[in-house]
Amino acid sequence: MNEILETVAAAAPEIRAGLPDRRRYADAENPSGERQLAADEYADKLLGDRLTALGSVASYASEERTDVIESEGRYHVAVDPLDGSSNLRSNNAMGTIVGVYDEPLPAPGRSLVASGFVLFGPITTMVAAEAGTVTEYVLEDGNPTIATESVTLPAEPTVYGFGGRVPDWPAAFADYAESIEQELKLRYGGAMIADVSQVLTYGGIFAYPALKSAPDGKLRLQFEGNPIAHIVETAGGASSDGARSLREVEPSDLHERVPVHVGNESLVDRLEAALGESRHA
Ligand code: P6P
Repeated sequence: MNEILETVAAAAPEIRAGLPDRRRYADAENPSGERQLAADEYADKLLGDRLTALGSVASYASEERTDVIESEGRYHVAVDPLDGSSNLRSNNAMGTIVGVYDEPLPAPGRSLVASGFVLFGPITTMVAAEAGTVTEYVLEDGNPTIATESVTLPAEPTVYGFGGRVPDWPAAFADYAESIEQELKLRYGGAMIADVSQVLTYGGIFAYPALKSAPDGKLRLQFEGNPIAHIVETAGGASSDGARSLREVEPSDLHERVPVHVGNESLVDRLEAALGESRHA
């Protein structure tokens, strides 16, 4: 595991231990205009300090910060310090997402050399894509212990989770969702990484689609879409913004949003056909 992922893993127990006293809202918003919890600020400061101290880090970008922190190394790190932090008040799963790019940010997802997410579930784990394989680690004391090697999506999909409100789904997505609902079981919990963990474990699809009210969807390309696409594609699945792999999207802004669909390739292919923009055309 490279030192950037190791540093995020080592910080996980401290971040988790700091959650109980930080469930209150800070009086600030993140660059996406979302209210920040004290926990968001805490996790971001801890990770920013630790990662910018590494010799391999050239820059640190966070979903919680407007600008990038420049440093001297080679890799450009994008972090969502607490993905799903709104689950903290309700005590549901959440975690940290990290993408390690070898180009300055904003960068396309194909330039990711490593990606990972820490999941604060019943146990604390990290799922990481690196060198063409996905590995699950248990992080109970911050030291990664391999739990599952070569994580691969099951061939038979079982679960789905779609964000946004049903009346806000464009007709083509609503039609697709209706067909999926007849086939799979609903697993949606308000934190993408927890829902993606279900897809990696049981097979299926997670989407936060384009909405009538938000044509670019909700999730951020650099901090959420790209790293998760890297993990799911490396695990044998597929990703799409509705027309192409998320990792082929050419970014123009550090905090830009993108419609996110990740899971079994057959389900992603059906989605693109339903939206009329299949990559195989
Ligand atoms: P909603 C968490 O805030 C997040 O960025 C993702 O982790 C999650 O999938 C989504 O937003 C949840 O959004 O609209 O269901 O609250």
